[in-house]
Order: sequence, then C-alpha cells, then structure tokens
Amino acid sequence: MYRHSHHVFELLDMDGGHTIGLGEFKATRFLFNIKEEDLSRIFKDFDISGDEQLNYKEFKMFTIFCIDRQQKKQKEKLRKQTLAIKSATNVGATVV
Ligand SMILES: [Ca+2]
Repeated sequence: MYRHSHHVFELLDMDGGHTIGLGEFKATRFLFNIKEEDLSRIFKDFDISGDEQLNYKEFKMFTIFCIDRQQKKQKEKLRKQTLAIKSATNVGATVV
C-alpha cells in the first residue's frame, strides 16, 4: 500500500488540484477502515500546513500512519490466534 500511495493520492484527487480536500479524503475511509467520526480529526492532524487540504507529502504521512495501525492490528490478531492454538493444544494434551 505504501508503495502505491502516490497512485491512491491521484485516485482521490478527483479535481486534479494536487491536494485532497476533506470531501475527497472521505473516500479513504473505505480504503483504510476509518470510522466516520474520526475522519475530520485525522484529516486535521495530518493537515500540517493548516490549509484544509492534504498535499501529497501530508497524505503520505497519513498512509504511513494507517499502514502502521493496520500492522499493529494484524500482529495483535496473530498473537491472539497463537494463544488460542496454544490453549487448544494444551486442552488436547490433557485429554490424552
Ligand atoms: Ca495542507
């Protein structure tokens, strides 16, 4: 995803202005699994220049943040699965 961030940026930049406004940014909600109520806050957090537009640099920071967040979630999921497998194996062991 990170490598494709420029491509994603171009897709979202529907008016071709080389920036993403809040309206365009809303489409990322589906790509990155963001709650609607968090969108404006996240948008403001990454709008470093404060012009209510995300340029490519600001958008890239946002995609890095999202990928990081997704990886943390995946790790947590994997950890839980491993624990579940371990406990399942332990149960099996006691039965035998
Ligand atoms: Ca900006």
